[in-house]
Amino acid sequence: MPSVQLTQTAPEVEATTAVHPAPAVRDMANAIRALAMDAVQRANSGHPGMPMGMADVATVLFTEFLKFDPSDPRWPDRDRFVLSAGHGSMLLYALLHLTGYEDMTLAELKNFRQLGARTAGHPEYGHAAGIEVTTGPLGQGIATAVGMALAERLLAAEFGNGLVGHYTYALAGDGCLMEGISHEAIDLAGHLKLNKLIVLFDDNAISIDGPTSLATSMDQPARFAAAGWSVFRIDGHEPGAIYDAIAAARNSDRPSLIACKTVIGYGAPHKQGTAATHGSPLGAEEVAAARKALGWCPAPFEIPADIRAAWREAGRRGRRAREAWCQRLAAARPAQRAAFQARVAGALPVEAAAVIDALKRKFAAERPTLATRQSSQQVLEALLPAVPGLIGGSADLTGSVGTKTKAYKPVSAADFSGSYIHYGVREHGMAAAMNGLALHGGFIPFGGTFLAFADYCRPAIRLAALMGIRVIHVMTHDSIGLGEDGPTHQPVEQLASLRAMPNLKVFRPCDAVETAEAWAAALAHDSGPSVLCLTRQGVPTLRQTHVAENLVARGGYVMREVAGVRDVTLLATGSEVPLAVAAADLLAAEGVRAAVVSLPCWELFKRQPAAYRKAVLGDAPRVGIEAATRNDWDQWIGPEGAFVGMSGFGASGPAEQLYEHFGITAAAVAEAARGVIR
Ligand SMILES: Cc1ncc(C[n+]2csc(CCOP(=O)(O)OP(=O)(O)O)c2C)c(N)n1
Repeated sequence: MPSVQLTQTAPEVEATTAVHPAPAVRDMANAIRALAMDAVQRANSGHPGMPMGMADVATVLFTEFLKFDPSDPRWPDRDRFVLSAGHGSMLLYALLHLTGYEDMTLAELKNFRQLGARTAGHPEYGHAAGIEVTTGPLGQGIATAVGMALAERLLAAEFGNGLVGHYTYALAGDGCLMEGISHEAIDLAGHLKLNKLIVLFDDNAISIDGPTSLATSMDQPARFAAAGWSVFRIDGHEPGAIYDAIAAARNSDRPSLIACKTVIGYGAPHKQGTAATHGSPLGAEEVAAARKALGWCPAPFEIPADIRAAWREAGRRGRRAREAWCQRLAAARPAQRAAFQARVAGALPVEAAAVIDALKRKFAAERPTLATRQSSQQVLEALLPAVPGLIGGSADLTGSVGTKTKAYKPVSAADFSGSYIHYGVREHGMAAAMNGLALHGGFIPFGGTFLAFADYCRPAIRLAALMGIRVIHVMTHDSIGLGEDGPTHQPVEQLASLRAMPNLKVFRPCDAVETAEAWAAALAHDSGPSVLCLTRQGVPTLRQTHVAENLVARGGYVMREVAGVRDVTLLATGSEVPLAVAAADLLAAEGVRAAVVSLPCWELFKRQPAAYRKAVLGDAPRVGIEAATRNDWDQWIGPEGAFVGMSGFGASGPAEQLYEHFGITAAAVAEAARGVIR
């Protein structure tokens, strides 16, 4: 019987001649087990079961296959390792420590889960070198890994295999695979034949509540096979089988799942194989018993010199590969080298600013009445040639959201030279894949869907915000203004809920000029995600005089000032700014001086100096106007202010009738203004 069983549906892939790893695998794996037990015990909190169960798999991967160099953790052509089952963070921390990542000291392991330590409860991107992505919300890691693997294929198609040729490994548990996002992710990866993606499934059949049989009957390997993956089933404690499976997976022409049958908490004699090891310290007695059972004598946090040396040696394995890669980069044509370096650095080409400026001039001069989703498409038409790292896509709403331009070519399994991804009807998977593209480096991903479906993307957007990575969501049909599709598709609370998320920039531009400025501001925001909320319906160009400054980057500004002292200030965003302007005209006819303020990005406005904000908001009473729920509007309009907007769900009907029906009209705004004027 071969040590690796291919399922019947899996393609025959040739395994490399098995050079089985040194017999020390079990000892090296026990070092991981011991560190995991000890750190969780010391913190009196954490998850020892997964690291103990997957220690053998991780040891074979890190000592035999993973291409990495702790002396240069960000080396662009390193393999990516994604710990999708983020609760098992001690597995990753132990590996980083043992292989010689400088910042993952023993002191950090001893400080596991303590405030300020690099060793957070779940791996956090940026806390320590070698953590490729923040994980913990189950399923996000595997879906992000799909984006990373896609990035590798795209960049390889552009710059060649000499500069780009690495694998993405994701370690996922039952929980990750039960999550719905895993379906979207594996379907996309299988369709695109991302053959350098390898998922190591911790097939221990245990989750928090107990055996997974309580909640699932899924044949996971069969599911992956149905999505077009190569599938292997192995004993996850058998080093030879692990080695053979990974070697075979690397030669597959499609993504691979290796289902590793493991025992959760392997080595803890009374608790292994049970949910008791999942998320609690084993207890001093059981730790002692596990040490005995594993034949592991050293004191807590102590690693015998020979085992430490073997791990360090594993950490040095990648150095030669990196040096060879550096030589290839040095030997590349100067233009190619510079282009590659600029791309992985994420630098925005200087030309982008000129492109935006020219568009602003054009829009101000031509004054089109355009839906902002269409203005956005025009911005993209112009930006794409100037910003080669832009990679677009949509969750099956390409024609509606304007994310595809003439120059874009779709990406397919047969051709990765394109720059547009048909993500399919998979908003959540798209948002996570976009995170992976951004984290991998070389790309500024943007993807489109309707704003009402932001909720389908939210967990991935939240992680992007937490990690501080640049991804741009184009979310159109941003209010009842979308009309006949009705309340299922009309966002009302999404603006408020997105604005509640830290480090997310929510833009709601009011016309073509503001849309160009919003794109510029989103591209410049390289430490977090942005959402561009765009209209389905046409809006007039209000910004008719060109100014070089990006006013949207201020977050809010005076769109129209009054002569003399203001009687009232009308504050609005997006498609409601024209209503504010119309209301100001109505009021002017009565001798009421109403200023109009556009507030396209609250997060940026909040960052302006207090004096600027005060000058924009003014001292006069205020009215806020937005075809959405009121929520945090009070911070701008104050306790005496009025709000014209939505207080419940929308309805199905033509847009103009809906605005009338819900009382969001210039007349209603003027009436509200009269009510607040002292
Ligand atoms: C989205 C999400 N839901 C719930 C949780 C809480 N949670 C953490 S681990 C876990 C069970 C995971 O089971 P499994 O992947 O089998 O891990 P193992 O028990 O093998 O360590 C749950 C429900 C979470 N982290 N993320």
